[in-house]
Amino acid sequence: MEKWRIISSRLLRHSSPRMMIGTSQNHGFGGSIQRSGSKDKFGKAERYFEHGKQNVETCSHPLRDSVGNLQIFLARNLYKTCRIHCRSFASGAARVQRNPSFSTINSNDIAFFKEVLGEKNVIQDEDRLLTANADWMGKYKGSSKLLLQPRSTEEVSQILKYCNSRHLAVVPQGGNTGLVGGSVPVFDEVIVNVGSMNNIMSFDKVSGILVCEAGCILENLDSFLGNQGFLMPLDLGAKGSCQIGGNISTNAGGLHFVRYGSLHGNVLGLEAVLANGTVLDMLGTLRKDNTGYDLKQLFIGSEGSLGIVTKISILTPPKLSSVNLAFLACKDYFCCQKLLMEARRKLGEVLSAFEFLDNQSMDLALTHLEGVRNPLPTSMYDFYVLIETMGTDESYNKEKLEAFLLRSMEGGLILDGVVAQDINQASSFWRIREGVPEALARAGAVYKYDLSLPVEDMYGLVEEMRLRLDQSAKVVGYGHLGDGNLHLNVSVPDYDDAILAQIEPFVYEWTSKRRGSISAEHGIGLMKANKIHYSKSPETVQLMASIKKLLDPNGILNPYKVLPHYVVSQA
Ligand code: FAD
Ligand code: 2HG
Ligand code: ZN
Repeated sequence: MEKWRIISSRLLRHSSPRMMIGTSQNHGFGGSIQRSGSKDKFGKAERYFEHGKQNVETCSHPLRDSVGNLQIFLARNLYKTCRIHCRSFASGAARVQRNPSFSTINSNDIAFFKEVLGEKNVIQDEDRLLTANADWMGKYKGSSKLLLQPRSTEEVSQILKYCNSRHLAVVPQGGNTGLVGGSVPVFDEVIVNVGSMNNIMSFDKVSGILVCEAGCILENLDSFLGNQGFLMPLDLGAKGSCQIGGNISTNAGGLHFVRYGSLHGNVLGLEAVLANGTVLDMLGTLRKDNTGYDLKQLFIGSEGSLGIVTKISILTPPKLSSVNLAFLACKDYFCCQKLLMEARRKLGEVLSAFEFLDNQSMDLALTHLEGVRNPLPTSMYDFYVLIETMGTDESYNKEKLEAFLLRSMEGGLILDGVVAQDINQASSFWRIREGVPEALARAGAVYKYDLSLPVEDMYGLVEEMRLRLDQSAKVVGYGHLGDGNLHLNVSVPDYDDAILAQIEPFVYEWTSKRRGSISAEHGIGLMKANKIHYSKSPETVQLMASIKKLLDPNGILNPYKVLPHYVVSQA
């Protein structure tokens, strides 16, 4: 192990067995959550208001603890319904009315689905529906009476064709780990989950191209590839639950974006089913293909609003034998920024992750996550940074990181730090960073903002928000610094309209003023459907609505999400 400590502003090296993390990329993060519909049990979770009357129920949401056991925690979130056909979530964050042109499910519909899918894939069981109707945060909840589990593209096609002809609204759902209310019904939409479509169809070891069905769990794909000497180009805290179809539909970013880039680049092809049942075969496996418009890109990040993704082809990088992870403390945000600049320059091609969390995020992780210990226990610092490197040559990679850390210590950019000595230690470091969303969920209700901003401005928003909210909320900032992606989270005991009014539209205006994005990687979902104009021009939003209208004229696919309701209805 290489352990770095600062003593009189000098970086000292302690005992030195190897600091290699090991070849396995499977961090085995305790924070990963179970796939919805498998082991999950979803208790009753939230306060429920109807006609202003308050029924208080307790709700539990399942998570895995650090040793992989299912844990239950109370999600103290609330949502309201103000009339039967009008719903608002988590203290008025999004008020929506049910589209009256949609039909409601009847017994003939159920009979049709049973004939196509078989009895056991047409789910009407209340417990299963309770889970599928609620999102990971316990913030959004629908009242769907039906969950369909197709096993093939043909079955997806038959479902959509039928729903389209009957004007039945549909919400595509993957692992249900989305953070913007996109994966759950708003009202009584039919939930379609392709989780049973989880076959790996082919893997080409020469090119690294994987072709699989959309219901494959991200972590399972990564384990499969690990055995072949490859890895998935994306990695995120929810990988034990999220499906690759969901990842593509949200254009998920995650921890290795800084190294491997966007799914817009890595996804080579996909198959999608349109609202009318048409199967679009765009499942190419070519690195280069300039024949006309690249239509698959429309489905990457469109959050199930244009079609259901059923198969994908993705370019995977080789798994490199030397992986190192450093957990570092910095004096202030300026040092984090400077460290990033230096890391880019000095670590160059071996840099594979650059993440940061502030003191308050760290405090939440240490307080709310079981078994988590501070790797730098001598004092609390204002900022923490995780730097991961991956390379082919172990000693070169190690020396490069060591030299970089030493220089950064001497230059005052790092106050203290430790390099993981083995995969378990690396997992424990990652657990802290990846566990922040879980810690926040355990702490109470949370307002989440996922912003792309110029790196130098980014933390200013957290500081301004703290001043605005004073003692009424805990404001934390963390995220993918290497990608200019801030996760601003406001933690409160309960959702509160007065606090929300302090946060919004301020947070969107602040971002818009700097030409930032109000959704860096989580999507728009229900949460921000009416906010898209803060990041996109009216002409662009209008064109999006026209595309939606063309592909889904009846608007049955994931209604109320992604685009503003008034634009969609006028397109
Ligand atoms: P769901 O949540 O089920 O659905 C998400 C959206 O995609 C919905 O709009 C849904 O309708 C649509 N959809 C799902 N499957 C399909 C399909 N087959 N066809 C068409 N549409 C579909 N996100 C990041 O980008 N980076 C992170 O680092 C990250 N970390 C996270 C950590 C935690 C602890 C949690 C809970 C979430 C995190 N997320 C992160 C958010 C979330 O995990 C991602 O958005 C993920 O890609 C969602 O995948 P899913 O299978 O759970 O999709
Ligand atoms: C992460 O990077 C996820 O941990 C979740 O994208 C961020 O909870 C959040 O705000
Ligand atoms: Zn993130």
